[in-house]
Amino acid sequence: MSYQEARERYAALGVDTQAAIDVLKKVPVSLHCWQGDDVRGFDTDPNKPLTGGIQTTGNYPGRARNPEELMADLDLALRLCPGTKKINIHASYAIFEEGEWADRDALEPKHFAKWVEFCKERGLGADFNPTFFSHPMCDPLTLASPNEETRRFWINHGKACIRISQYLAEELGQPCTMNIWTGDGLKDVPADRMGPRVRYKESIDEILSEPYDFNLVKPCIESKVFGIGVEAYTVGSAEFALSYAAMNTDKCIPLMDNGHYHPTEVVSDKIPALLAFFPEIALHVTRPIRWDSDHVVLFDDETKEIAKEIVRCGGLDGRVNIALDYFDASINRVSAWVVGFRNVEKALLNALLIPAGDLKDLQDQGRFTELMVRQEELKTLPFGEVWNEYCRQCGAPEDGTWFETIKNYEEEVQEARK
Ligand code: RNT
Ligand code: ZN
Repeated sequence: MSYQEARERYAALGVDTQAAIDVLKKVPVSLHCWQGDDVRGFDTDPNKPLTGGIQTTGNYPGRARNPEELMADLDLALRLCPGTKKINIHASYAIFEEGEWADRDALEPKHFAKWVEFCKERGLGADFNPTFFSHPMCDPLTLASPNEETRRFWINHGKACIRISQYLAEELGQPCTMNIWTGDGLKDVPADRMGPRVRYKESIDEILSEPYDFNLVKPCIESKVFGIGVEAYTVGSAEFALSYAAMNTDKCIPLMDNGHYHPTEVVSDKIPALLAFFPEIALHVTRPIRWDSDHVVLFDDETKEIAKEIVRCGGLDGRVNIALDYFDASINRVSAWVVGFRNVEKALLNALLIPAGDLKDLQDQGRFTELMVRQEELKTLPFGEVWNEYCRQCGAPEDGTWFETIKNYEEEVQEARK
């Protein structure tokens, strides 16, 4: 089947494939830098353990070991992905001059100047994250610590990150989503569940007292259900994070990571619930297998469902900030980036090709038999042809044509990293 024929099949259902392609071309999706080096960063010993309840598993050869390698890998990933991209940077990816170093509480915009240069040269926006993990000042708590010196250090880190986010947004002329996530929690049954939460709340209050333009910097609070080693209690639980965002709509927005809920809960269902109240929300798109395992995003049912909700709730008009968040060290890391990013784009295109108005009418008219038939029949439409057309129009490779590039890069560049 040709694209022309596919287009006619969709047109028969009242769907304009070119209009869908045109909308998707402009939707920013944020690619996380941390898939390239297993969340190690550049500001501390790269061989220290990853803390905060998260874990990368696998030891596939060829991970990026410095800014040059990470940027080269990112470049290849970006080239193989269609659409509008942002880069999502963690504070631990600060780039210092020779002989220079600053601890997390003393990070400055200049430590991200090389990232700004990288983004400017490629016309990318940037998002940012304070790094409240994998650092000697985790005791192991950070913003919720009972130790005032620890808590102060991490508050200062958060404030530094607000200033860096403002800098990134101003330099790149695009809003910067700044996500606050800590792995603060306890392995076993707490004696005090409220104290750490009150301290966490006060810490975020202090961080957000740092001046910033809320049109440019979008601080987010990311919730979580549990992490490895912190199974019994998470300070930044769903209720905590959502309540914080709900009480501070002039300062921050909620962030949902679809790896951070109980297994029968789905973020797709939570998107319209939040959009009924919040003008703007943010997402970390990932793939949990039984737990927050951060597997590469696939073109699977829940990813499609998340995209459908983003599209039909008007999320593409700037109300939903979309970012990827996973880290797989068991396969080629550049390929992991590309597969996940392309799948988010695929899911969004798939959602844009649904005759949403007609289906909604069927639901509102109580015609559920027909609704089921129509929804099921959409699944066998020639979506792949429209996807490949989208890739062509974006100057990105079609399915079936890019893996050789990864293989060659692995052989020529990544295998030499020993
Ligand atoms: C961890 C959170 C958090 C991190 C990144 C690296 O469970 O999802 O978003 O993955 O900040
Ligand atoms: Zn996340």
